[in-house]
Amino acid sequence: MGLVEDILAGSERSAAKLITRVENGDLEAYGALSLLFPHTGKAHIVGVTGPAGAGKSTLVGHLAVSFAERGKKVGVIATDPTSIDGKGAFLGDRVRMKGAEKRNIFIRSMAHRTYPGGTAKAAAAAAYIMEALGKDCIIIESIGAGQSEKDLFFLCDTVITLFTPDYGDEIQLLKAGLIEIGDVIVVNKSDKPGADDAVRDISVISALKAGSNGWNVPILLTRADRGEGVDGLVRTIEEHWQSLSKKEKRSTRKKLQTEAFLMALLKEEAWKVISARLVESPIFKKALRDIRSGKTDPYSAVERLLTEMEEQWTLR
Ligand SMILES: Nc1nc2c(ncn2[C@@H]2O[C@H](COP(=O)(O)OP(=O)(O)O)[C@@H](O)[C@H]2O)c(=O)[nH]1
Ligand SMILES: [Mg+2]
Repeated sequence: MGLVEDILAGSERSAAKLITRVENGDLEAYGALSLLFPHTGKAHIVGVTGPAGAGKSTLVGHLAVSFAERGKKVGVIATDPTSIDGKGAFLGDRVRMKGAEKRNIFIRSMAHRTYPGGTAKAAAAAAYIMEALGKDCIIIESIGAGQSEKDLFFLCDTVITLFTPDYGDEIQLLKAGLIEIGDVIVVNKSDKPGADDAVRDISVISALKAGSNGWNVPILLTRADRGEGVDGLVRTIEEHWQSLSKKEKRSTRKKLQTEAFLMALLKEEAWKVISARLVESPIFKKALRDIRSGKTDPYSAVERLLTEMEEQWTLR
């Protein structure tokens, strides 16, 4: 496949094309991915998460430029659905990332549709493609809500969680969950009142998890709209990356991540295979008949189906 060679040779156009094919669930694209996979695993993958409007896109733009200025080849993946504007485009963030684009940083928005396998799966594929393209620093913007924050963890070496000084009770809960996954915590909008209080507040919650893996989660203040505090943040991200490469911490993290990713892919694909086989099978049809006629209930039927499936489809 020419596309694979072109990507390995550094063609951003081919990379963009393949990402689109993955987004569309094109099976051939997955074949290309498997050829690219051996060329991945070394890039520093940085996730930026946090509530909508916290300043993630603004900050990601600055981070991308800073890393590029430090000689890194940078890829940016935005998965935040709130970044979609009325026209279905990604205009707002693109405008804010103008500086980054000027330095030829590869930016990809993945927020404009629902993906067959979920945003995290598409983002993971995009990250692999960008790495095969030669990017050594990949920044992923993701909205911190529900499952996606955990998905982000399973994709990233360094997770940055972003907060702002203005929050209510609702955000408190979100904060607890987000703090859990963050390697670096940033309180953005330092120009707003209450910024220092927010830092103090968050440090109380994060103290509970501090030092658990030899890394004390730092809490930094930034003003992303003016780029203030970005240099310090970049240094901290680099420090975290260096700390990961010590004592095989990264390989432990990668092992956990690989397992989680494999399970997530498998869960989806396995269910497709099983359900297709199941609905055609006599045991399933019998179960349906028995429930309809009142001979059995759905709960017992599920139990019996699972037993019969295990007997018939034993894994070797
Ligand atoms: N006052 C202030 N506004 C900011 C700061 N950082 C970003 N913003 C603004 O906050 C709004 C939301 O930013 P955006 O990056 O789109 O947030 P996202 O939804 O988390 O990606 C934009 O209008 C930004 O210009 C900051 O440090 N201070
Ligand atoms: Mg955004």
